[in-house]
Amino acid sequence: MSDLFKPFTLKSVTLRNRIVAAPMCMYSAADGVVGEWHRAHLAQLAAGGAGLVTVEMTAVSPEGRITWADNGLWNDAQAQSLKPAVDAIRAAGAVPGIQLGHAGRKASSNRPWEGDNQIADDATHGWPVIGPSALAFGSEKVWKVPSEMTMDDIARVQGDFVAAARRARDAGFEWLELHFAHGFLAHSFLSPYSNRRADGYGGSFDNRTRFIRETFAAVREVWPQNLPLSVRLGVIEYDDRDEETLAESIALIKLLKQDGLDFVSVSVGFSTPDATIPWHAPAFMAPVVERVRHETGVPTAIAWGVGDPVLAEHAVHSGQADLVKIGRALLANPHWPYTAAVALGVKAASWATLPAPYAFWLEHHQPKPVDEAVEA
Ligand code: 8CM
Repeated sequence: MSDLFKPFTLKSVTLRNRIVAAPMCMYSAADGVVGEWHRAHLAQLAAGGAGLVTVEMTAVSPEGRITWADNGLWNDAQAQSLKPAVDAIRAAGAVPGIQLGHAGRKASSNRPWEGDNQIADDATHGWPVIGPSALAFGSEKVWKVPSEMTMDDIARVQGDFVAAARRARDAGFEWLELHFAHGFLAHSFLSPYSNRRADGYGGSFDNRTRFIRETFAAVREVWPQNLPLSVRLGVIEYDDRDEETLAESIALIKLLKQDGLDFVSVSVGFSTPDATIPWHAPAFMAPVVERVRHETGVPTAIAWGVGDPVLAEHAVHSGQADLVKIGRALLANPHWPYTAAVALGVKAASWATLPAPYAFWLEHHQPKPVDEAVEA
């Protein structure tokens, strides 16, 4: 019996299995509005059998986009444009989720396949970036220096998160994830690499977590109590302060739990270009994810390097994680859940993973091997 293919219930939502189609940026929206590309892409991931299909990091405001072509949810036209994707995901038996974020000092970037560089404020597709402090991510020759956010900026962005969450709710999403990782805005308040403020939003643990705690609590007010609210949190940088960062992250998750946090998608900080991230090691975050799950009692997702079905199964079976986020392996093969089920020896793998019109043909009308065909 496979644990990867057991259903998972959180609040009033039940996923048919533990596989999450990770939010993967397509950088293919026009003024934040999505179209046929996204509908087809997300429908394909859902038809492939994932339990939860998450729309990529979607910006809560124009200046919060990573690139000029990011999805947005700062207006109603953008919300309307996501509805066909929501319907397509649900029609294929998956639960529609969405990730909301603000890229902070990492915004105003080029699309990765067009250079990945940050674009100058006055150039086409560029704009000024904001952050907790006027500190660039890396060398100022390459990375832009954000302007330090005022109290008004902070309140405005928090309001943007709330407004976007309302739109996500009204568009029919059933799982909301707030992007508090990867050195983007919320996470940059938490990390001493990016936050040197001397006011109530910087310095102590209480102050550096304030932006995240306030934003989370404000979103929880408008996101339905019966639906999961999750955060993607960068809990470790892979630098020389890992124990401290991890301990702070765990303390923060415990605080968020008191405010209604349902789930944590565990990730890396990406707050400094000088980190030594062990990319070569399969499922390298497993010990970290397991620790977060056990010390906080909050269900977790593991990501990064878990595209091997045996590793994915192990993560769930051994109690490291409740869900497994699959990214690139799903781009390579949207039917990864089906092929993983076959590889893990799941009985009637197609019925266990695919919509009936696919499962029927795969299970009952396979061409017979030549020997059998001759005998028959
Ligand atoms: C893109 C958008 C948002 C993210 C991302 C990326 C790309 C790589 C990554 O995270 O690790 O959180």
